Amino acid sequence: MPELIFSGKSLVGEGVEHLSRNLESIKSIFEAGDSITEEQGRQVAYTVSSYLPVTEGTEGGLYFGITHLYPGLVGDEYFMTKGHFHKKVDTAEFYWGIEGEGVLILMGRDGHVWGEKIFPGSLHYIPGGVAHRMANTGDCVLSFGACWGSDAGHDYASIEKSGFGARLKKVNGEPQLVK
Ligand code: PAN
Ligand code: ZN
Repeated sequence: MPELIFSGKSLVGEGVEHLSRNLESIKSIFEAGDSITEEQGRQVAYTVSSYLPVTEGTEGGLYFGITHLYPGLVGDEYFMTKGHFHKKVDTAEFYWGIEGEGVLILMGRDGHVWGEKIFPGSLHYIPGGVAHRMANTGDCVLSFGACWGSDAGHDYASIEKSGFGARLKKVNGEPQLVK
């Protein structure tokens, strides 16, 4: 068995994959994405460390990931993850808060959008058929864990095409979902 260490905040060990997304690579998700300069574009928005012990698509297996999402704004919109439905749309997922604060933005298949506050110790069950994206509303890094099925897959294309039905913006200093 590989040796894996999950310290509570980071995941290291044999087989752990690390992915980093800078602002340039996700700028199309922001309303004011075109305002991102070349220099800002090089800034890391989030990293994901994941342990994917079985081949993608395997039924009955599980994946485990930790995301570190940095604080910041693009215009009045908080830094956020790309967001996705699962390709096998009815597969669920757990998220849980480790460090920092934010809002988990959820969207049903009917386009209805709602948010759940995430903070250290909060637990979030994302039902099948619900698109999910995280926004960092704090001043520090937001770290959260995720556990999903190895047969779930990621459908980013639907979100790239149509986005979420609402955006999480800083309005009078407070996070607010704006349609
Ligand atoms: C998470 C996400 C991770 C990064 O592990 O993949 O937080 O977000 P995006 O994938 O939307 O860029 C998860 O939801 N897995 O299914
Ligand atoms: Zn997911």
